[in-house]
Amino acid sequence: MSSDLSSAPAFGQADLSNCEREQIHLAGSIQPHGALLAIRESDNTVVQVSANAAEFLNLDKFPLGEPLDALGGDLMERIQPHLCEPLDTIPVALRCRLGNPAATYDGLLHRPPTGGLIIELERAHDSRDRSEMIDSALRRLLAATSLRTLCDEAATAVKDLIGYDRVMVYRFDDEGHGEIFAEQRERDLAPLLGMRYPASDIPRIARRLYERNRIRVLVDVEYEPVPLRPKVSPFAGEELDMSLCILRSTSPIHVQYLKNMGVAATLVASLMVGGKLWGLVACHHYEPRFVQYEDRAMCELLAEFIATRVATLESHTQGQAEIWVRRLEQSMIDAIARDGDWKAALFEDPETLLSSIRASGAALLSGDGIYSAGNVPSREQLRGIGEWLDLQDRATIYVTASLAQENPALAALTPAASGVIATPISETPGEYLIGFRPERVRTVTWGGDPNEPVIVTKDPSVLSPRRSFAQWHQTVQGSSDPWTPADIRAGRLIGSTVADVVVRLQALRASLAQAPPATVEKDARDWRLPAIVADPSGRVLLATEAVSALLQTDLSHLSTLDDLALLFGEPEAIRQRLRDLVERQQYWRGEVRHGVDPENGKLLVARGAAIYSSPGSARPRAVWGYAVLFTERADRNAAETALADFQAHIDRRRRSLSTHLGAKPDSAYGNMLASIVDNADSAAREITGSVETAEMPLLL
Ligand code: BLA
Repeated sequence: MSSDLSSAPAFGQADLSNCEREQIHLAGSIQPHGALLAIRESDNTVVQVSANAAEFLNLDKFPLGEPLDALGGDLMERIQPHLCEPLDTIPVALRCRLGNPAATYDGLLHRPPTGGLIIELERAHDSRDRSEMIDSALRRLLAATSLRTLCDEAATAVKDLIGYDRVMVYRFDDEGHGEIFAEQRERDLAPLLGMRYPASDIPRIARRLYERNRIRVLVDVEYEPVPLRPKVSPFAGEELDMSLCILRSTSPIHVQYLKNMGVAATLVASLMVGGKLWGLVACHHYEPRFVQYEDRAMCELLAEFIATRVATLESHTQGQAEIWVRRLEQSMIDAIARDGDWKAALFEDPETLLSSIRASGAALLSGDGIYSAGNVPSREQLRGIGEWLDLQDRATIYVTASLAQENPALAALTPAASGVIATPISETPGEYLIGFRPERVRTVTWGGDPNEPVIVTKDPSVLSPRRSFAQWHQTVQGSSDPWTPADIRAGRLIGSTVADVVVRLQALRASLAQAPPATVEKDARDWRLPAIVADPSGRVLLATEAVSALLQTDLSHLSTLDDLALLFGEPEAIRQRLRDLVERQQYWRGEVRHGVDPENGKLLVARGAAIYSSPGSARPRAVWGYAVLFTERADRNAAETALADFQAHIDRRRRSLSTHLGAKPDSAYGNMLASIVDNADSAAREITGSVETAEMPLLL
């Protein structure tokens, strides 16, 4: 597919070469079930308007060029209180009366980046009270302990709420392909559950838009778009940026796609997890269907709630892996203190080791031998993989589901080891911890041929999405089940634990134990390891340059390990752990925040361990001293990001809704929203809770 990168096609002008970049936010037209007004704020004049405005709003004349308060009704009065707000993320909802005779409208107010104030108006409808239904849906969503049940419940809840013929939870994989992961449909419809659709069905530009605009409605695929007058926005001399407009016309390519599918109307809400578009709740109706603002707002909130639950479940899995890895760390450390054999300790509980990354085999390649568990290639083949890994980018983790595709020379390993996840455990070539997965030949059912996403009609400039959505079976060979982000996180965690703790700590111990404390200082100060070394009484012997750089502090005056605690948040707790280290040789592994500001300080993992003199020394196995190592903790829990995003979003949404509800604060509808928000808040707290649970074993 050749394309000129400089020319993004205008809305509706996309062809086969550039449909990925169609400017869908510059639609220049709206769907006819509403009207749009663009206002110049300096004098409250209507400067751009949808061509249907006079008729739709019962106005005496076309409002272009008119002052807003000349339109009759109370619109000006209703928007006035919001003009001091930025209005640039979530449109504010309001209810107003307009026209002659006056009618009631639901309005949405926002400021697009191109300037001006946009008001979109739809006919108002009163919502039915469905608080009981919402409450029971929320209870079921909260009770779901697997992603599958959660998504099934989600589809049911949305279908109960807005009643489309088909409600699907559409989930994206790492490559952007999608799968219908859950579905509720009217009985006479053929199921789409389990069907996959290629990434090209939803262009990247659209996905980015859906991260900001969390709900879209297409009322009738047969609609006649209503143009904006004038076409070009008078503010910037550009087309109006309609990213946040609910009335925005849908891309004609997508409309054709839906027609080809036989669908008449859609509502789609974004599922944002950890700041990324994780999936969609996609609803199809086979007749035109309009959903009023309040119900859309509830759907959007419900989608937000579902996404938080997804994050909670995912972080729970991560939490479990973290707890296990920390136990593993402790047992490796104990093994080092006991007989030095941390490698055996790593493989002491092979089932948990394998299940933490969902692998069928694992191997440790190190200078002094190969250790393994489960189903792994031969020793010779393992060394071959090690050599191949040495040639790859030295990233913290190497992952493939198809080793043969990456390196045809290793094709013989396909049956047992198509999938490989590997982390270097030291800087020495050939030293890796590797997990394996067998080949899984499987049939993927696509909803249409993924190789032919578009059809070129007789006129080659006319593009049509494919017509056939008939099942298309693909046999996938030569690859394992893909490694999920959770598998990769667990793999990285185990790898870094082995590398940071065992190998580095072991190396540090080995080199220190050779020399009497007094001679250590000058050799070790410029080590690359961020470490602080103390003598048996806790007096600091040295702090390496690397630790000063990491903590951005001059540590030359640090005299005892006790003083170290003052550099971090919650110094009392840290001081206690350091005392336990010095008085009882108790290993310490904990997360610390560097700096006085506990919210924003740098998050580090600290590890403190006793060092024993070497077996051959004058006083074998006596305490030589202590070492405290620091490493940066880059990927805090993904759930924390989700939580922060969620709270920010809920906050803005709450504000937007409260203005709309202003006229009827005690309505059942208001209670219903409050119930969603409360439940969502507790779900959010649960996320942080699960992080704390993961830390528990350390604090005990
Ligand atoms: C948008 N395509 C979409 C959307 C979905 C799909 C869900 C988002 C619609 C929204 O949020 O409102 C695809 N819809 C599906 C799939 C199912 C479904 C897979 O119901 C399965 C049941 N589409 C194509 C091709 C192009 C294309 C080949 O198939 C062009 C290269 C374009 N799809 C396209 C565009 C949009 C889109 C431009 C954006 C529509 C818009 O928001 O205006």
